[in-house]
Amino acid sequence: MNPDSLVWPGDVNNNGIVNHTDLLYLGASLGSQLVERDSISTNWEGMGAPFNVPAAFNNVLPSIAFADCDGSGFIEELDADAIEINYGLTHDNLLQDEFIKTPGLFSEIYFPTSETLFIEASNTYEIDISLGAENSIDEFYGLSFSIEFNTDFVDINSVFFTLENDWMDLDQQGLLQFQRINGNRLHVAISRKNRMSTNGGGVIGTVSLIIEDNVTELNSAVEIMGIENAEIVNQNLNSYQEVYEGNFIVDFINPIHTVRPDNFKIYPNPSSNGQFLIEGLDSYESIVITDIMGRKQNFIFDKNQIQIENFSNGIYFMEVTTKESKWIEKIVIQY
Ligand SMILES: [Ca+2]
Ligand SMILES: [Ca+2]
Repeated sequence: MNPDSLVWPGDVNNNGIVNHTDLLYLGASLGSQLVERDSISTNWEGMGAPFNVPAAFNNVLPSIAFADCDGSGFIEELDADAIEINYGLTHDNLLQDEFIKTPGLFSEIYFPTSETLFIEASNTYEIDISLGAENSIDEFYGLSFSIEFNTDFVDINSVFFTLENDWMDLDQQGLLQFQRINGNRLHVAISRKNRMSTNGGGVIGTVSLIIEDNVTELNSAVEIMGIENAEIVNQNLNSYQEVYEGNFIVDFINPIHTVRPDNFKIYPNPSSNGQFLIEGLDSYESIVITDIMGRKQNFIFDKNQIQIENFSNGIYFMEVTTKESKWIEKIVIQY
């Protein structure tokens, strides 16, 4: 462990580096009263601090004393400035960001509008990001994640996350948020502020990006971004056991051939048993079904009926190719 007698302003979890994840630790201790430090400053140096304070968020995580970044004696929103100022700086030994995982809690963070497949170069796109399905998240307090971009196709300088705070801030307490581009990644953290979790789920915001103008010759599907290192925490910084992380695939095929035939139907959607009925598909060249992680699924297609094998609850994408067209259906299994 790092020497716990010094506060490095912005490294709220004292793991040796200032990054977006520190915002979650700060959000969880907002409003706490400590003792004013001798030196009130966010300069990057180890500061002596009063450590006779309530130990931690729980017995495993570091003392909340590290959250008073500026030494004012009070843990407040202003302390987040130190994360901005000292972002990326390191001290002592680098340790993993750590949360206490809650067994059995699973969710997913993904791009729900994967229908937006046919993208033109040089245009700006705003692509939704969702956290779970609506009302699937219990005890939400904060979220951190990163998105890795394929910079062959995305102008990294154009990337920006816009928060949509509807369900995360239903009680209108306001949210702390942080974002930073570093290399080919965007790092984002969001935290509630009143030390009370909420329930919800669904869209959390949009990623804006510009597609590079060198992609018009392509004739294939390309992953342009993928989410990684997602953590969902409650007000005690207990985290989900696992958060499945989606990617966004763009098909640069000529949009003329991307129209779903008018008479095509797939139902019921959602399906409760992995079985879907299909109308309006007299012949086809291929059908590929993937989950939101892009993993191919086995299925049986027989007499206008598709049965996905070994399915679980979630969103799937079915790519249908016929002589005339190619398109993608979003299908959902919910039981
Ligand atoms: Ca840190
Ligand atoms: Ca402070």
